[in-house]
Amino acid sequence: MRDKALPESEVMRILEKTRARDYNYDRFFSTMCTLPHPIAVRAHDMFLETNLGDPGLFPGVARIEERVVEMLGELLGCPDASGYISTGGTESNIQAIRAARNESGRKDGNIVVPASAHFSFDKIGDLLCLDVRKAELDESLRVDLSSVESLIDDKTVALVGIAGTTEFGQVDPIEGLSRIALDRGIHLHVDAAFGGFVLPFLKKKFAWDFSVPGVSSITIDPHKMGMSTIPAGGLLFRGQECLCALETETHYLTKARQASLTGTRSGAAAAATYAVMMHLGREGFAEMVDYCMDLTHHLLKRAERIGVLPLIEPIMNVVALKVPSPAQVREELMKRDWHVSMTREPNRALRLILMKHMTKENIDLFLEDLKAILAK
Ligand code: 0PR
Repeated sequence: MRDKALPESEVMRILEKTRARDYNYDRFFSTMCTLPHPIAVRAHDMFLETNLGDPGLFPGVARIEERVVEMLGELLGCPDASGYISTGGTESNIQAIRAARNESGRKDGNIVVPASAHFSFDKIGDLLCLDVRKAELDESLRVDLSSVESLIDDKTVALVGIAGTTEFGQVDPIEGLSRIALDRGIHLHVDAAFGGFVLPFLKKKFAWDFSVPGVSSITIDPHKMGMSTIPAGGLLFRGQECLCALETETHYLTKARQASLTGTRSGAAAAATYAVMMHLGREGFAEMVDYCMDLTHHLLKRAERIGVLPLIEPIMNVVALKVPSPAQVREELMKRDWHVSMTREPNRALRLILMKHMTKENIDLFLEDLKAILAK
């Protein structure tokens, strides 16, 4: 650190210059985050210094977090769900599996996840000393139920299904997983970090949330399709017991027990999530999802014209496009300031997410560049 103070204007000048090096959202096809709704930003600023880690000092924002959990529970078919606002999908997935493991009483267990699971489950295996078993996918890139069954044994503490896979936006057969989970008495966690704010608002309906009886917990991230600020994750459990499985005594705080992974945690993102959910309502989210799906169909139609097809027919606003040498194409696109990502082997493709910040005009410009790159 410097010895002498630097004037505020000088510090701000450095920050502004540095911030200008960041790329802009309107060129991003690679991110599951977007520009937060303006009301979320205002609420975030208002609650910046609040600490949900010591809720007795901040009963106002603690009530806001409770309300967000209630609203998310209503959205996901379980109005009396318990849970909290985490830092994102990774924390929610860690905590869901930790709760399942603690409830099972096993320290040497395993979990069965789809091969398409987000890499947070590899972190979980490492952190919780669980064997992470990856079930095969079928041709539509949904988890294969017979593969799941073949991997389960007496030490399995949780099954995972994904409602909106990171790479393909695919929805696993949650009802099938639920039957297996109920039959074997195993916790079923649904990772809807991305799909949680999409699936309820699609025209086509899927059975994937708490309305499916075997689903014990759900990850749903307000900082992805929820239009909230980063870091806002959601973790919900059916009933109260699982949350108890996460609690530690806090001795000297205003609340005797704590279930969250982090101790000190700002209430800003919870307030931002509350603000945007109240302000948009179901109508506003449906409109936003419609917009993103309209972009998705526009992209598919225009891509087909240049001979580029999707790997699977997209369910939500996540598209995997088949192109020759995807890594090279991605690099060429980046040189033209387009940011796309890639799916894993054996289904290597360009991966595009059509978020609220994207426009049809930019999709057209992007496809012009893609066409030129492919012609080379
Ligand atoms: N579960 C699913 C299904 C996810 O897609 C993700 C993240 C997570 C869990 C983990 O969530 P957190 O990153 O909030 O802990 N999916 C995106 C991805 O890995 C996250 C992301 C967002 C990556 C923006 C890049 C980016 O620019 O692709």
